[in-house]
Amino acid sequence: MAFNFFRRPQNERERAVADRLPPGQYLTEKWPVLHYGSVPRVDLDTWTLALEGLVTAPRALSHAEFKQLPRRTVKSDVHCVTRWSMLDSRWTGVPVAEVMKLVELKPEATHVMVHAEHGFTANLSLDDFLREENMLVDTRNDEPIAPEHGWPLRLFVPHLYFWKSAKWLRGFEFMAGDRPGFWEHYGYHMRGDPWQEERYGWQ
Ligand SMILES: Nc1nc2c(c(=O)[nH]1)N[C@H]1C(S)=C(S)[C@@H](COP(=O)(O)O)O[C@H]1N2
Ligand SMILES: [Mo]
Repeated sequence: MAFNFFRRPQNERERAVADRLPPGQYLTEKWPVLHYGSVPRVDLDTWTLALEGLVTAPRALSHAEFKQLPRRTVKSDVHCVTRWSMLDSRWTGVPVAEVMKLVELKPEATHVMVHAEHGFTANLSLDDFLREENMLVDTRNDEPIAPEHGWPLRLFVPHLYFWKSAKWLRGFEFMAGDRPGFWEHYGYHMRGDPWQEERYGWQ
């Protein structure tokens, strides 16, 4: 059932939902699939997660090494710039903070470029990247995420529009200063806060 944002909330459930929908968003119960290009075929034996750029010692984690890291589950809403929002999924994975314990940032680092399969990228400030609730997720509602949703691993940055949550994650490149990623290059906002409706760069 689609929640009509423009109709006055009729009952308690609808009022509660309305409070959690950022401006211009509608509720979806099903999880849409949205990306540029094709779903990559991923081989876990050769897969690595790179931590590189402005770090004192770059690293590349194997999938087995990644699976050893401490995990956690967070219940959270996600908001897509194409106007759907999905509330209250349970997302499970490794907190960004745990991955960051494996490298030491150089003092010049201010931003991160997120790298995914097929050259997809998304940029984030370190303030946005290092938030407590951010994770590298492989599980939603206790089920492994499907290939079309980013298996084996996707980033999860729920306070920004969902395009920042790159599917088929392959690494982080720490940078001095900001640079547009894939969608940002095509006109999406450099930050993408749904509560400020930061949809496009020219706003
Ligand atoms: N690698 C990659 N990740 C991506 C994208 C993409 O094109 N490539 N699109 C983003 C966009 S625009 C959205 S809305 C979400 C959609 O995630 P979903 O298909 O799991 O709903 O993935 C994001 N992550
Ligand atoms: Mo999107």
